[in-house]
Amino acid sequence: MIRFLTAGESHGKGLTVIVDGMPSNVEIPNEYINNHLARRQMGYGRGMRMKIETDKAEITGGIRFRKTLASPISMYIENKDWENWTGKMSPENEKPEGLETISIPRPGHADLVGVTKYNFEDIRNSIERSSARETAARVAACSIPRKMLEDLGIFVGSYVENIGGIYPKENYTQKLLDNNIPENLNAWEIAKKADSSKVRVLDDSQEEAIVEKIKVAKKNGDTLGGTMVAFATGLPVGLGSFVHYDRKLDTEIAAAIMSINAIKGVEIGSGFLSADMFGSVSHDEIVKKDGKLSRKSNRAGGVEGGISTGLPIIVRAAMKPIATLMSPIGTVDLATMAEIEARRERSDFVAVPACAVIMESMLAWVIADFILQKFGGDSFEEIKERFEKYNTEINDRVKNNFDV
Ligand code: EPS
Repeated sequence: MIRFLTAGESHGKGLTVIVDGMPSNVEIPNEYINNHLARRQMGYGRGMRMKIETDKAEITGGIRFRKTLASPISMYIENKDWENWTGKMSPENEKPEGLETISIPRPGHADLVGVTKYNFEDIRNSIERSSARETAARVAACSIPRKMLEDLGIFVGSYVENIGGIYPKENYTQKLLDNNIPENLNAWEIAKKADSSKVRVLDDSQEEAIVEKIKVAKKNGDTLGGTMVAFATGLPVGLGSFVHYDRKLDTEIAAAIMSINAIKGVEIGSGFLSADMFGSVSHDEIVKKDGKLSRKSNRAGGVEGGISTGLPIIVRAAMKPIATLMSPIGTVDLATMAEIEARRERSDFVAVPACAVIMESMLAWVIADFILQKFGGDSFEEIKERFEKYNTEINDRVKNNFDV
């Protein structure tokens, strides 16, 4: 129902994004988009680039007086670093004489596969578009339907679970899966707490240990990865379907999260852990709560049979360590075919906190797409009316169908 397309290189002039398929009359304050862009830039362990950039989306089409027009929404994010790269990245000029050609690929980055596939004569051509700079455009794109979700009462948040193998004392993820979230730690509070942490974790002592470990990584010219959890609350029962593989809500969520740079694993609910459990422990008992159907736990992570259960969606993902190392590992120079150390390049040491924000964004995008499939209309008012009617009727409908 909705789609987006991004364009732009990491050190080019800027990033362009077009979002298509939004209904009219969704209120989109520019500050809302920029706030999420700023959240993506945060996190201890990022490199010098983030000191150069202050990402702001300039809306160039599709919104009038802060409301969507149902036309494609176009946005532009300037790369401030462009002024240092104009000669090296010019779209108009010939390649300047004497400009360095990169021939030493970094293991773990898209350098080697990129030049092989696209027949490039310079690894720079691979580096630029495979860079996670592109995720700035994604966050801007996803913030558009994300705002629509919030206006329907659907909220998306995230936290970092671990960096470099340092986990919190209390297992917050398990608490979410057990539906045993402390009163003072509802979804909003979790998200607020994560945002207030330097590395987006929920445990202060864990934060200190992680910062120390990042310092060690930096000192050693090394990098770290980690795991992140994104969640969504306020969903109705019935998004997605079991009728086809590509109609399943969890299929689309997994693919969207897996598409984020450096992600190597995605799981929904108890995920891989459920493979070790008895069925009696793994599944979520159906109970009656305030006269309505509910679940004792949420180990399914809000999806059964490819369909939302109405409980929070819980997605966990693993990010590998950043591939650019200041103390590099071995590679082969493609110009000489000699074995050599990989190229040193300015980069981040850790980008797990930023990645959690990107996860939220992609999760919001997928949920919004399913919301539009089920309740879609031309204007936000139409969608809201359908959404609210469905939510008030659905419980009684199930009960009435089985009335004898
Ligand atoms: C990245 C390398 C670094 C990161 C960049 C992703 O950039 P640079 O090569 O300019 O130092 O900072 O991320 C961003 C620019 C961003 O906005 O997130 C890479 O190689 O993927």
